Amino acid sequence: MQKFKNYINGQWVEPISKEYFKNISPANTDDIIGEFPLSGQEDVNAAVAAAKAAYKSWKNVPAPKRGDLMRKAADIFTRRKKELGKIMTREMGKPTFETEGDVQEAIDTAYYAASETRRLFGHTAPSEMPNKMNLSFRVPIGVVGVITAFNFPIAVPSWKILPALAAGNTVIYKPSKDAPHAGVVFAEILEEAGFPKGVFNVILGKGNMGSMIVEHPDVNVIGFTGSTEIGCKIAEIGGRLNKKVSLEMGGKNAQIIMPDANMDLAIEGVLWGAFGTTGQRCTATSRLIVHKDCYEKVISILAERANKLKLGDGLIAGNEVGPVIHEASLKNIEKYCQIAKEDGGRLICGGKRAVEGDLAKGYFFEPTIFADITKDMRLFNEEVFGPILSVTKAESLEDAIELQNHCEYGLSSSIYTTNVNAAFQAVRDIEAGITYINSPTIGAEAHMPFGGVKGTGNGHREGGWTAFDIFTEWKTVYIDYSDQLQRAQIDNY
Ligand code: UN1
Repeated sequence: MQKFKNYINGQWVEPISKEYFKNISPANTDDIIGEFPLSGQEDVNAAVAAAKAAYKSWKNVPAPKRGDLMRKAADIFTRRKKELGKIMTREMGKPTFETEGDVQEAIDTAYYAASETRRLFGHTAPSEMPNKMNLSFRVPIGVVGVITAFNFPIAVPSWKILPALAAGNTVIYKPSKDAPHAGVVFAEILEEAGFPKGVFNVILGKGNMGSMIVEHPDVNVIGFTGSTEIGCKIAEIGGRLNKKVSLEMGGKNAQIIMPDANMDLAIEGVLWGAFGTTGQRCTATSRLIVHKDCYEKVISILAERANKLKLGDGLIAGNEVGPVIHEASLKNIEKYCQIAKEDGGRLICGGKRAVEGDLAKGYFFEPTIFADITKDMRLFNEEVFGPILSVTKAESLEDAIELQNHCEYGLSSSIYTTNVNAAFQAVRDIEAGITYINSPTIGAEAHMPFGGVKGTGNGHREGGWTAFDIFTEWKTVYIDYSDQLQRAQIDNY
């Protein structure tokens, strides 16, 4: 069986403990992918020390030169796209057309980050005083700890790692325990691209290893994607230790359908939003809010279409929906089906594990839809992270927007309508970091700000130029060429 290693200071090394954990494929639990390091405090210390040492010279490499390496990495991601897609599908389940899209998002991010290295613009402003110049520019911060989830094993870490490196920071990356192989390939690619030793480090593990990174005194910034529960703990620790923390947490994203919408498009959109990635996206459509004038019609078409989705091993072409990540996730989805029934939801399709034929070998759950879910029910409010959609009736556009906002999270949102006034009203009134008009809640592009309001985040935005706000600080410089002491606020007034 293949034994994987950590990547620390440009070397592939065993964990100090020599202990490993096995990772299996969620589509076939007999398929053991390999053994991965169970890293501990000493491994974390070694990786942080390497990153701290490398920072001294990396921060002074001209940014466009850092960009050259970033472009090489993009080329290698492109070359390995199909192979990496298969690796990711095998370990986390979503079909290869999706995992290849995941890699594409990293390619886009790498080229974008490379271009930003020639455009890390600062500001100049006139001074209050004569013969004086004021300017300000971005500077890197130090060592960045990156902790991510299994569902986008390449794209989501790339949103953090690549801008952080482009800006001149060094990085320690802990991939999800459920998608460690993709993390290894990430390191292989940056190694081949020629990033100097210590600039990028990957340590694999599970349990409290993430908190060792967060608590380490030499880690200055934390970029986290995962559950709200863990994210809030990281924020607490970050507050205590005065670290910069960027959090990307839960979502309970809604799509609204108005009666004037292109109905086929709206149904196609919700199926992709709700069941793409088996519903395991922070941007997944987990709530559908339908205007009363088209409510029953939408429900009947939706159930028929959801029943036709082809479940199966994502490595086999033609399959549309893969397994969920593990047994605990299956049990959680079963629990929410039970809760939805008890609360008075109307099951219109799915509702149980899929066990026909080869599906019995993996963690498959039927695409599930509950209608008649009202805003006080748990399924309306709680993130499940699986293929389960609730449908709620709205009386009007205003009611639909209010229902959409009745949520502790605020990541993504969508409205299907052909009425331009309704669309702009929704853009103005929906409380979410992202609003789509006539497309589903999923599908963010690498060069635009990504993140959410309310319980989804803590004010940062990944993606695009805004990612650089996370991974840089501002240096302000005053240059006085008057050859005399000019006392600000005193001599000039
Ligand atoms: C996530 O689910 O953590 O917009 C990220 C999307 C993808 C990214 C999802 N491009 O759905």
